Amino acid sequence: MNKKYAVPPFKIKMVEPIHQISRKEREQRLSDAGYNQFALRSEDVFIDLLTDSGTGAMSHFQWAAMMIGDEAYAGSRSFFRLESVVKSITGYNYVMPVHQGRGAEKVVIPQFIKRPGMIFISNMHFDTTRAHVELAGAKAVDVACKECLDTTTYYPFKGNFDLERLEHTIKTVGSENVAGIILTVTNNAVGGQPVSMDNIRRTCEIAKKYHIPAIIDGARYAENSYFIKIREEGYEKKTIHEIAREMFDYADVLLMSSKKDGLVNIGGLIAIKNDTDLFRKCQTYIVPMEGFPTYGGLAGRDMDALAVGLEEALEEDYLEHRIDEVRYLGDKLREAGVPIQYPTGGHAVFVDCGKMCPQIPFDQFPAAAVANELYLEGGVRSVEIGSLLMGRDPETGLNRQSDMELLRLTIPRRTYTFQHLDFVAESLIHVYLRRNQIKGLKFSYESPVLRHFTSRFTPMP
Ligand code: P61
Repeated sequence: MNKKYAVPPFKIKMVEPIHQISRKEREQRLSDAGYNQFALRSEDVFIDLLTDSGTGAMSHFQWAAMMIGDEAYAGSRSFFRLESVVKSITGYNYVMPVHQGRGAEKVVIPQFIKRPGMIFISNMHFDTTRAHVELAGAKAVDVACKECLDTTTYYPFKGNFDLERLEHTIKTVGSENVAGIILTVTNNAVGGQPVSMDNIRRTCEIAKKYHIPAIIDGARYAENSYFIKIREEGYEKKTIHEIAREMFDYADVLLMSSKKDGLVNIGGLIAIKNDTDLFRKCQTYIVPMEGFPTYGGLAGRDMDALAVGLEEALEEDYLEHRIDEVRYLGDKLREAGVPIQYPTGGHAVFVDCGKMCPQIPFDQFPAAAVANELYLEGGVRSVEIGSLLMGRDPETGLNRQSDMELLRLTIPRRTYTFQHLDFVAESLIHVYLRRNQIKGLKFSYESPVLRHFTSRFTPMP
């Protein structure tokens, strides 16, 4: 048998029917939604590739674990099961659950800010991280490697830090003004692209040299670890556990949206290696923000599902199929000439809409316009990762121009089959064939924070 793409290492035990509404209905629904994919009702979506966050399928082991959830307010057995799994994966001493990734950001990020005017440096802040940095009064600076901007050329680790720019930025602002270095693995905004172990190690060495905390934003750390195994010399024989552990050994803190590589519908984590003072501060802060430190906004059953999901996400056959699904969709699109971020990353195929629709200016949001066309074409929902998501500069109030205008086709874990992906590819290829006629969008309402969620648009005439 041709095993060009890995066969799913699971079978389907429960199904959720999906249904495609007519083109005429889709036109109406999109107009009702103010041409914003986030405002669509999921029942009006046929294949939902908006996000891989909390949208995957749980295993029967996870569902079984939920039945033994301990709902005690304090000191729940579920917490101790989760804590023990997180400690065994990370080697860190302190673990706190939170309701999702941004809960971790909200609790931890302000603890690093000692005075006004401090900055965080990242390979690329994802938008909630950037929002929490800015809400806490600091500035977010991105130093992604330049290879990620060239979507057509193969480079194995497009998620990497540009180490020269990292060190140059620290020297320019003064190390005492750098609140933290945030390693986003995989690097979501540039295409779910992995960061190499070599780059992680060097980044953390720089952090140590200047006494700056190294914080892993590990929403997709398992996918990143798998890429290290298959693409980085010296790691092919290591287990995913060993690779992940090495990565955590270099850093000081883990913030995680567990809705991705925790394989759960809701949940997040804070883990701290050995900074007791930081742990105490977070412990104090988490109570009014998220909940008592042994539940942090989660039900006991959620913590049990997460304890099992974290282990499953490190299984190699699961990861092989996961990464292959994304590659499969990417290959189909590339064969038809659709410009995508190449090679494909861990959780999504990113279509380069700046290349696809050069007629649309950045502040008319080319990728959001293509997302709307794709919905009209097949009822497929996707998401813009570009200048709309970047928002405005808090100092000047001007639209920030993203380096790339990407449309993300995000694949939920263990959810869709190769046939679903065929349908997505065919729909997008149809849109691609009429790309010259696609028009941009303008705001009819623009919301002030994380504007892509709730703004409304009208198509340009
Ligand atoms: C996503 F449209 N990501 O990619 P939370 N770090 C990283 C993330 O990818 C991430 C969070 C922290 C989402 C969900 C999402 O504007 C949007 O559990 C690398 O979502 O709080 C989330 O984790 C935050 C989609 C978030 C968006 C914000 O689809």
